Amino acid sequence: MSKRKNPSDSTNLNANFCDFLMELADYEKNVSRNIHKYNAYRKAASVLAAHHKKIESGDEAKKLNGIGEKIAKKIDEFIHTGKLRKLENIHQDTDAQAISLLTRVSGIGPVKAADLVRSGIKSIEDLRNNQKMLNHHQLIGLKYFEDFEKKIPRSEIQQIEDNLKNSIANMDSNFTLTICGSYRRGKSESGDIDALLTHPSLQVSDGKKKQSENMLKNLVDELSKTLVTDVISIGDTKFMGVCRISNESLARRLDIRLVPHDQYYCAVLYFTGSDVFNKGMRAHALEKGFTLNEYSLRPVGVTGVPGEPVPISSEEDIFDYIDYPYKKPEERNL
Ligand code: 8DG
Ligand code: CA
Ligand code: CA
Repeated sequence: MSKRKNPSDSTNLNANFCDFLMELADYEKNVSRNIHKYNAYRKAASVLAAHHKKIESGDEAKKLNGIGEKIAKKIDEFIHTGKLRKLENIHQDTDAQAISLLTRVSGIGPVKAADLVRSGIKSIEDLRNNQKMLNHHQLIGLKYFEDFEKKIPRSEIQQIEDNLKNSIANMDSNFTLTICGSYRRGKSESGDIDALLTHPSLQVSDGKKKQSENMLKNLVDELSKTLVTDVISIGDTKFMGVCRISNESLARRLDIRLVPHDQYYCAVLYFTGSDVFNKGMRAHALEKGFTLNEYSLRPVGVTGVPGEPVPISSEEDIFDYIDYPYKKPEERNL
């Protein structure tokens, strides 16, 4: 996955608060490994980012859904002092800083980063001098560290999309490809490229999964002649790798998932995100007696056991089933 980004943008009146909340969120994820706090900070940042007015006090913030006592206090501290002691302390902690830095390398997660720091490896230069400690994915992450840190302009993703669609159509005109993620949500730049691919011959309900066996590998072989420069990993359903539109352009992270036709729209919805939007929608689905994930939407019976997936032929269908007002992808930037 690409590293999580800040939900602050030009229309965000509470961008200052969002910035420190997202920094705290990253600290909880990468250094403390406290996923609950990570989620709580991100939820708070997302609620503040969507709020129509600039927050003037912790008490005012606390009225918003997702902001409790502790975060309200931090907002007050920030309003009164212009900074946060907790963040100041984190900035002073060189090991915490090193862990955060190393997790920016694609393939290095919080556990590996902590391992490396314990072994005295604390910088990108240290990594370059100790490549034996890295696996294939991490080596690619290191090789393209500077490129992967840079956002991908929308126009470049459009070119990559055209290129992918042409290659795919040349192989089989029945493929459908959708680039999801922040690109589909209309963002002007993205961290990586999340492509979903399906084919009518792939249906879970028919047990025809076998047909996918070489589909993705053949496609990646074809793409490797032009667009794809490195393979991080490839299986029957998921490719992770690197692409480059021309010799002059930067290397970009590209993921392609091959999804059965009858699960396509749940996958498109899930991989369009944002993940905060997904969480809200899944919670709503549960209230309506459904369980929603990247594969399917299933009714949950009184015993709590999910039933058979309901048939779905568009994203709108999913919203309809759970009685959730339809949101266009551009409206899902929570
Ligand atoms: P970006 O790449 O521009 O930074 O943003 P993004 O496209 O929204 O984020 P992403 O990390 O590439 O994830 C793509 C979508 O996958 C995301 O919008 C929603 C979905 N998703 C979740 N949870 C998670 C998760 O934990 N990891 C990843 N990689 N994706 C997730 O709902
Ligand atoms: Ca991604
Ligand atoms: Ca993405």
